[in-house]
Amino acid sequence: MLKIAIQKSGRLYEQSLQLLKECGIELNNGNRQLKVQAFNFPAEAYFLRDDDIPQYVCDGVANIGIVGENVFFEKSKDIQIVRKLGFGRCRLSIAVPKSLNYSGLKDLNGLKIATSYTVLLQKFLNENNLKAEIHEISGSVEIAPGIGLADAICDLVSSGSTLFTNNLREVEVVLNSEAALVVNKNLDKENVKILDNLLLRIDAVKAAKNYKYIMMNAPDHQLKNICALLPGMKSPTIVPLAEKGWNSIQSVVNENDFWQVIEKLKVFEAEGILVVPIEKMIS
Ligand code: PRT
Ligand code: ZN
Repeated sequence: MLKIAIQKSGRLYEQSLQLLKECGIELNNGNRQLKVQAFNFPAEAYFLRDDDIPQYVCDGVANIGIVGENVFFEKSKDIQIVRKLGFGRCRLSIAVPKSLNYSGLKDLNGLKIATSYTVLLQKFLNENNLKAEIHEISGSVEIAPGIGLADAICDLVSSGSTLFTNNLREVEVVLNSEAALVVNKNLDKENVKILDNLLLRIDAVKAAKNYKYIMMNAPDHQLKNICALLPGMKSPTIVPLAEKGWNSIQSVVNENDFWQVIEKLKVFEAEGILVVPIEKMIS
């Protein structure tokens, strides 16, 4: 039985459950219990505060967990990240009052910086040979300069609107972060197998999000060009149409290259191009 630690409420809760759901693992946590067993996969979920997840995974109370990289690095427990999950994106940044004249890193020297991320901030200061005073606070870091508690802050930023409404300006990025799957280093054989199965599913879900299935008709003399453009998972499927000299081509295309590929397909005389989302993609 694989024990999975998930944030019990907060920014990672919904998307962690959604990811597991897309992996075919249903957890009905309607009553917000501490522990819920999946009914169609050998796993149970523990719902915990995100800050506690690295410790629980390290101690083996949970075997794996979903937590922000910011928390993983701040807690620096002896556990490992096996997958980045692509949600919960944010950055840990240093911000100063808009009125402060900031021209570069050296201006951080001598400042008092409020943060909940003392480990990561200290590491950043050391790496840049800076000397600043770290003032640890656990919540509402953004109000610290306004009430005279600190000169600057180091906190998580996503849209930037919290900084904006508090008259702060982001000046340095300490860490870019997203949700990650963390794993205890001493899993038993049975759990290694279950984890491998889970990773296969996660990879299939992630790959599917990055690719689209594409179908089109094209004349014989353009097949070579189109096959070179659309290598697919192995090679494209080509089926002759009833009309002589024409073919139906099916392949997959990466979301990032999508519009460039479409433009070229038009040049290569492709017609009736259909693009559909992929639900799972297993290589
Ligand atoms: O109760 P528990 O301890 O479990 O939750 P928590 O309150 O500590 O964490 P929570 O739910 O706020 O965040 C969980 C994780 O989500 C974090 O550890 C990050 O990995 C990730 N994440 C992504 C964020 C943000 N984006 C984010 N914007 N965590 C916090 N914020 C906060 C930030 O601290 C600041 O107060 O949102 C505000 C800034 O947001 P913007 O959009 O105004 O820039
Ligand atoms: Zn927390």
